Amino acid sequence: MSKYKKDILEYLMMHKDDYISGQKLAEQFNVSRTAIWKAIEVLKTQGYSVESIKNKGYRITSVPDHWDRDLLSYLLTDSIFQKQFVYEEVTSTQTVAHELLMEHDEPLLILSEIQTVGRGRFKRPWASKRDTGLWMSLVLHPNISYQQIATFNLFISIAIAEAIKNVTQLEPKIKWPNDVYINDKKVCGFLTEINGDSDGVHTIICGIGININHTIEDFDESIRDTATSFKLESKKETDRYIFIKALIDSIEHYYEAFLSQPFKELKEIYKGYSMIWDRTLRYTEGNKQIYGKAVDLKDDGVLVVLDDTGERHHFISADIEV
Ligand code: BT5
Repeated sequence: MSKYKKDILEYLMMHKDDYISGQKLAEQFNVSRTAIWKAIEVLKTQGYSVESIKNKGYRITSVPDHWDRDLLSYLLTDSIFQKQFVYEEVTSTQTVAHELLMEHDEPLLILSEIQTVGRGRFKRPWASKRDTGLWMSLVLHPNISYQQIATFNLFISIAIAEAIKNVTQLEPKIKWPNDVYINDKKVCGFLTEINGDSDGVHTIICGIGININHTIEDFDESIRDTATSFKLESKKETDRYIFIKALIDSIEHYYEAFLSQPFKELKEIYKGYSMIWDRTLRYTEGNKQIYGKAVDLKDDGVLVVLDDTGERHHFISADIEV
């Protein structure tokens, strides 16, 4: 692999609308024009389309549809996630994240093209087909109390919903506590795991799964009626790089808010995205199961549900059937 590929990729991406001559690139990186040509060939074999016009130069016209760590690193230049790990295949990005955080103190981003044992909450399976979605774990080191972590999922849900809305112009809805739906079907699930001790929470490992370019056949029979993707809803492909960039920006923004603002300041935004208000739904938490309507979301993230008899129930994390 050409050792100049990353530098040349970054330079061409920075000047995406211009043609850059081989001579200019050679001078920029102080290498021969042959070295530049070789690096361009490597980019092409990795799925980049590079237009090359005599007397004008090179221009990137499209990027690969698989995850390329160099492109990701370029897009996330200003991000807090400077350590990125990109895999072709893993069991679960959560499992990898738990291993990696033992050796790294900084925020981590772990991304895989496919997960063979993707997992949801309570060890439920998470379907993670190749090239279609975004299967990612983020590791953060907040140093907060156990009480404060209770609202993390609420901030993250807004971040995800907002990124989906901005990129796809679809109408994502948050299903408390950890799903995002479009048109009553699940497009995203996430789960938050923590490491801590008696001083509080030191590490958050947040795993996010989002269905992007799935066709209906890409979903197993078992979730075909309940799952959806951006493509199924918008009838067009979404560029996964544009989306991941928007998602990370949004997560960083709302993570900052999580650390500095009480949830009550964002409650109205959250409620605006929420799909569970004014609907009688089935709530299950442990052995408890009731039918009721969500009537309040407390500042600490606890959901208050009123059943048919007028009794109030408090949930910290429940499965809700829509
Ligand atoms: C979740 O669990 O929704 C959290 C999913 C988190 C997945 C990410 S992917 C990256 C990271 N690495 C991992 O291994 N996991 C995280 P839960 O609320 O328990 O929902 C699981 C249920 O969603 C399953 O029982 C299925 O019914 C359904 N499901 C599974 N795969 C799906 C998919 N791709 N799209 C929509 N629904 C799905």
